[in-house]
Amino acid sequence: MTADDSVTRSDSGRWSAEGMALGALFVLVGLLGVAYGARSWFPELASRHGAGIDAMLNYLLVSTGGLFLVGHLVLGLFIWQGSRRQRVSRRSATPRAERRLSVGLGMLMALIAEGGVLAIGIPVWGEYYMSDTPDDAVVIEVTGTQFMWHARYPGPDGQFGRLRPELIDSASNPIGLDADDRRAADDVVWTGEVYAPVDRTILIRLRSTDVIHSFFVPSLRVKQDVVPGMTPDVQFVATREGRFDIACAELCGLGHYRMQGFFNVVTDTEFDRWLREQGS
Ligand SMILES: [Cu+2]
Repeated sequence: MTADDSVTRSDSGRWSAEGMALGALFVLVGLLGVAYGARSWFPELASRHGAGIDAMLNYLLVSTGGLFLVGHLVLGLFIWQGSRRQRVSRRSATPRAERRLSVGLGMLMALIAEGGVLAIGIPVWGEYYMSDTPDDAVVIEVTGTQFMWHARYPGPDGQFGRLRPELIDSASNPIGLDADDRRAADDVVWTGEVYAPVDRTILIRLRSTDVIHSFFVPSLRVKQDVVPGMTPDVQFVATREGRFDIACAELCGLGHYRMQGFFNVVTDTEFDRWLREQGS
């Protein structure tokens, strides 16, 4: 059998072994690609709202993966059908029908992928940014500086002391705490580590003293840009004790790669003890 024979056989309208094998290979690669992407690659979840974020990302992966597969199957079918013709002698659709189909299918795909993301994501957004703060919430101010995270707790008076940028000294006063303010006397400032209790609402108020940073704790599914001059709040409940990485997810300078910290989730008792020890 020569190469010409297989071409002739294709022209006769029957599926060639090569064509079927190639088609099966494409489908297999697509399916394996989606299965590989769908495996669990997130760090183990440690927050309540994080389940919603995982569901949203999984939905996005499965829906766009499915659309990707369907698109390629249809494309393969059209190519296969076209290849069986001796020559293309006419358009299959009018330009108007082509336009309608393109726009319609594009909108349908966006609706499937983005609609689902919005349906799953908006309640998570609400819990994260807009829910009421319970009275027993722990409020922690986290300040990003090049290239370190600093956590501040208000101390027994429950009030944060005044900050003055002109007092910032990277070694002795990294966030510019004003010692003349009596509310500042009991504030606890801790560099590189955040301590917070498990199963209690944690409100993180973010600040930056220099450039844009992004507070990122992958295990807690928390990520928020920190822009100088703004103090965005994020609120969440940690559901598991542990020591989790804090990263900076915004390229913030030459030392960006080493802007690492740790977010320690501990029991209520341990947290109170730790805070008392820092204050004494
Ligand atoms: Cu940074």
